[in-house]
Amino acid sequence: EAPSGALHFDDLVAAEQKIEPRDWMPDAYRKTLIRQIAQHAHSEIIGMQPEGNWISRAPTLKRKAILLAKVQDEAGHGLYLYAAAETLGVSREELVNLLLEGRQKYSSIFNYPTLTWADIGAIGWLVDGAAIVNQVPLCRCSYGPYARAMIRVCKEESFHQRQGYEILYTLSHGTPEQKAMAQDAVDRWWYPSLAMFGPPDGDSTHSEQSMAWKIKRFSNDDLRQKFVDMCVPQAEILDLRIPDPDLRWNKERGVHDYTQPDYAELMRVIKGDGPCNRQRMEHRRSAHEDGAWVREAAAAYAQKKADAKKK
Ligand code: FAQ
Repeated sequence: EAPSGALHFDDLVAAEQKIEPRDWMPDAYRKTLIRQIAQHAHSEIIGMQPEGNWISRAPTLKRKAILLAKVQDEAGHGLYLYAAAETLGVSREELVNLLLEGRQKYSSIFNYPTLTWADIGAIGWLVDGAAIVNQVPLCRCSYGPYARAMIRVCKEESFHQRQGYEILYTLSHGTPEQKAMAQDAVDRWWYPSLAMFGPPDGDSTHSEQSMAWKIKRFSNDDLRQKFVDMCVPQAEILDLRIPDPDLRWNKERGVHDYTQPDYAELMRVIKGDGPCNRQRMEHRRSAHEDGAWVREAAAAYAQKKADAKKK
């Protein structure tokens, strides 16, 4: 027999209304959201590392200030998303521990190294571009706090995408060496960016249920296709080549045919065996340990305030 709130939940989802924290929801819906929102939050926090690597080496003061602001935005998105997850009855501390113990994932993309300044351009153009394509539909997710968080996050992501695009445009219209550096970065980031959308639909364990619940609004492959179609005209303006010899417009289907990323590589990276997984996790663990005194001081201060109120 269905629990009393179940009918209400199904009606709300069918009517495109939002589920709010105090509403009844199936356990599996709650679990799926915690998993996805936490993975998203962890990605923002771990995602600060590849770019943080270039803050001290940005080519001008202006570039440095912009990159610093972008990386700070990512910290903000992470905290915002942890707060959204907390509305489902978990604590940020629990989620952070699950990440540190390797029991929750973060996006595969942040396990690749940033070798040159052009990588900062490629991350902005491709990685933030992919994030936007994935996240704009999440603004219509059935869970209210996540959907609302995505609206703000997407606005900031579009600024991030534009700054990366502008870096690549500048390099590609600079010296031959700068142009080659931009091309090399696009060559290395293209396929990992395609893999960000997850396994192909046939292998995606959660898609069907998440789409029925209107958490996900499009399948992994549909979003990947949207991303490819968006990048092609942008690459033309950038005067950079997408590293796929089989990329071409398909008149019948009205979309581009393209080469799929290596999904076996995606699985290896997800399981912890990418080029930078160990480095990223070690860095996160030591940052967490180094920050213990801040958490203790904040808790002691909050306690002091609460005690003072009681007097
Ligand atoms: N990496 O059944 P599905 C950003 C896992 S953007 C790692 O298809 P689902 C911005 C998946 O968790 C990046 N794991 O799963 C930024 C599942 O494993 P599980 C973050 C992946 O959830 C830019 C299994 O494979 N964005 O941070 C990946 O329906 C620059 C089966 O897959 C988000 O997280 C992957 N690429 O669809 C920050 C967006 N793909 O949990 C800094 C929200 C799949 O069963 C700098 N998330 N897996 O053990 C989503 O939209 C979805 O969770 C997908 C995966 C589309 C990622």
